[in-house]
This record gives sequence, C-alpha cells and structure tokens, in this order.
Amino acid sequence: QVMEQDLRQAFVEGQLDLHYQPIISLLEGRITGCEALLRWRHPVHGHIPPAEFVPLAEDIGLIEPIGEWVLHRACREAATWPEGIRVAINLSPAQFNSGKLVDCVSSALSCSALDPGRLELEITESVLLLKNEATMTALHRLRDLGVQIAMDDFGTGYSSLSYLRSFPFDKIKIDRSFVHELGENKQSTAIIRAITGLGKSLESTTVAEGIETIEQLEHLRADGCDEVQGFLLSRPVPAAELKQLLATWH
Ligand code: G
Ligand code: G
Ligand code: MN
Ligand code: NA
Repeated sequence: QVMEQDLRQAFVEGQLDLHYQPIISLLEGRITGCEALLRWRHPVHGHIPPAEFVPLAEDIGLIEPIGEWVLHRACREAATWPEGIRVAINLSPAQFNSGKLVDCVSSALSCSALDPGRLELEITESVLLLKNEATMTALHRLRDLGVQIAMDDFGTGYSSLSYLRSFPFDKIKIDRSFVHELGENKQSTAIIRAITGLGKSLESTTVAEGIETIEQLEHLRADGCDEVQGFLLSRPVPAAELKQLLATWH
C-alpha cells in the first residue's frame, strides 16, 4: 500500500523517466531504432525495476495514464533523433481495454509530428489473450495509421504460433531466454533458427533481445536474424546519452 501511494505520487511528481536501448540492424550495422523503457527513481528506495511497478500500475488502474505519458514523451523525443530511427514502445493489455488507445496514439503522433512509420508498438501475448473483437480492431486501426506492430517476448507464452496467425506482425522479438542459451543449449539454438526462418516466410522482421556475448551475436548473424538488442551493444541509456550515441553511431 505504501508502494501504491508512492507510485501515484511518483507519477504526478515526475519521478518516472524513460531510458532508451538501441536496436541494431545486422545487415546495415547501424542503429535503426530504440526501445523506450520506463525507469523509476524512488527518493528513498532508489531504482525500482519496471518488472515490479508496471504490474502494480496495471493493478491500480494507473497504467493507462502512465502509458499515455510514455507515448507522448517517447514520440516527442524520437522526433528529435536523426531521420529514419524508430522508437519502440511497450503496451500493456490494460491500454487496449479503455477503447482510447488508437486516439491516444494518433494524438501522440500529431503532437510530436513524428512520422507514424517511425513508431513501433510492442505487444505481448497477454494482449492477444483478451482475444476480443475490439483488440483486433484496435491493432488494425493502428496498422492503418502507419504504425508498426511487434510481437514481444516471442516464444515464451502458451500459443505463440497461433497468435502469429491472428495478426500480420511487422516484427517478431525473440525472447532473451532463448538468446541466453544460444550455442549452449541445442534446443534453444534450433528454436532461434526456426523463428528467424519463420520471420522470413511471414515477411516479419526478426529481432533478438538480450545479446550479451559476441558468440551470441555471431550465431544470430549466421541464422539470418535481422536486428539485435542487448547489453553487448548498449544498455538502456537516458535520453541525453542516447542523443550522443546516435550522433556518433548511426
Ligand atoms: O527495463 P526492463 O528490462 O527491466 O523492463 C522490464 C519489463 O517492463 C519489460 O517486460 C518491459 O516490457 C516492461 N516495460 C518497460 N517499460 C514499459 C512501458 O513503458 N510500458 C509497459 N507497459 N511496460 C514497460
Ligand atoms: O519484455 P521486454 O522485452 O520489453 O523487456 C526488455 C528488458 O530487457 C528491459 O528491462 C531491458 O533492461 C532488458 N534487457 C535489455 N538488454 C538486456 C540484456 O542484454 N540482458 C538482460 N539480461 N536484459 C536485457
Ligand atoms: Mn519490449
Ligand atoms: Na521482450
């Protein structure tokens, strides 16, 4: 309950911030996008990971206003990046419930004057679990705006494949648990190869998350993965630091 009060206060007092993690194209060898990631610096407890406070925000109905703030903030920031660099934003299932998501995205795009093609929305299977007409309609309307839709944490849920059948995702983000075992676990290595192949057949870009070693990078390159993201290339960094990174490496 202390946390709940703290989180409400954090949001109004501006303790929440966004960091950005570069996503690199293996073919072009440059940064093609950045994933926006929420950060909370608590005045007493210090850094609190999103894995702790995002579920809390979802429970107490705060993820909608926070999500709206994230959309506006990230689009405004991305509009100042060099041409062609995209911003990827994580969406919670709750953001699909209110029926306001499409308007909210439209508004973030028009306020920032960001080209819709430079916005990528990441959804997890939990969004598709809702499996209702309204969710699918919202996804198609977002696609019609020119926004890209990515399937996040691919391979960890119960029925990843059936979700790929339900919507033409622009991107598939391979969960980092598979990448972690690349080269060490035969099954994970084979699964990654299969997912990159699947991405090609479906004409979806494949992105591998959580790259921490050069060996993992080389495996992914050999398997034809399109893009990579992970601590080996860059940690998530504050907006100002990202601008410097983009100025020297893009
Ligand atoms: O930054 P980190 O890797 O610790 O993020 C942990 C989790 O928090 C990830 O699953 C990520 O998708 C989620 N997350 C981070 N930022 C946001 C955000 O802006 N909105 C939502 N809904 N989830 C986020
Ligand atoms: O679920 P989602 O993919 O949105 O979560 C992204 C999370 O992954 C962020 O919290 C980010 O900090 C984390 N992350 C990014 N790169 C790496 C990495 O190389 N290794 C690990 N362990 N986590 C990473
Ligand atoms: Mn993500
Ligand atoms: Na992920």
